[in-house]
Amino acid sequence: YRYLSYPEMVQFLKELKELESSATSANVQFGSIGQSFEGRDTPYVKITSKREDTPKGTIFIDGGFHSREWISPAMVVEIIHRLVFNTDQDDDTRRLLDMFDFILVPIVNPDGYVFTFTSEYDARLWRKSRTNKYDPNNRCYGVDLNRNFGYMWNDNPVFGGSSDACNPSFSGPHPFSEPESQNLRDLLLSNKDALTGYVSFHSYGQYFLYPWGYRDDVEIEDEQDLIYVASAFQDTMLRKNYSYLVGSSAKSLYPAAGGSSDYVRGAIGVKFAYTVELPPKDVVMPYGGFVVPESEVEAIVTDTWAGVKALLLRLFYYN
Ligand code: 0X9
Ligand code: ZN
Repeated sequence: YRYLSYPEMVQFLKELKELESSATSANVQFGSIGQSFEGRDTPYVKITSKREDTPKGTIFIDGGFHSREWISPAMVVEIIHRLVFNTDQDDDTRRLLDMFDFILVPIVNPDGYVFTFTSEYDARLWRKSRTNKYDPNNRCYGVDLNRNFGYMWNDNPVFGGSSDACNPSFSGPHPFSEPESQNLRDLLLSNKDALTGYVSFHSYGQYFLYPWGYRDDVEIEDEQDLIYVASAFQDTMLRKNYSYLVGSSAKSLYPAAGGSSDYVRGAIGVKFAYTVELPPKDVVMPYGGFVVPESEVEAIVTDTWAGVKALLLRLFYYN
């Protein structure tokens, strides 16, 4: 396995579109949801079944909010690949494609992702976007896109978000101040009525999180349903020796407002909205958990795909 750069990722998606006609049971639509601050397109893919064209719920999957979490775009690309090319060999994949339509956005934050591939000092561990208009001294870049969504934005600024443009979790001057979060919001909104599930991939720590993230003293309705569906993922992953913690974002990890899954649940009204922290579970030296060696990626994304399939099958039957 090799991590794809941003241009390689765009190329992969274009080729996917061209290969679509041959021998798969998937229809592929490919486009851009808009441009980033530095003017890069943000590709998305819509995958539907060629065999079953009855109306279905849509599963929305994204990744690459935080630049350094390379395993996240890799995971979304794996899912795209499996949905398009594995339907003929794998019964579960084919069933999934007959149950749901899929919208996938592998890199929500193209500028940040590109920056992590440069040789600038500390670039590999960059988290935010690359906007450079909020620091009066013009030295600090970027907004934490997972603090910039407009549900209870900055409701709990003490924990997890910051109004300082130099902070790694800077939430922006106002909700949806950034083109990247606007682009994703608009794609979500234009599919509002069809959305059945939302999964946003991050790393790391092996958490499978549901709302709320903005405070740890508010309960979510239907918590048992969210847990039951998530446990299909958890059980499958445990059988493959990855132990995941299932819980609310704020209580299990930390409170932080402006995250995408809070918005999808709270503002769009999608009941099953999750944020997943992929492996590793613990800090790995010397770079922390964000730098997963290429030699480990294939096993992780293959195993995780099994968990995602179990999750979505349960979601379908349970919903
Ligand atoms: O802080 C985040 O945005 C996510 N963790 S990460 O290490 N990938 O940056 C967690 C988002 C889940 N939401 C909350 N904890 N509120
Ligand atoms: Zn993240």
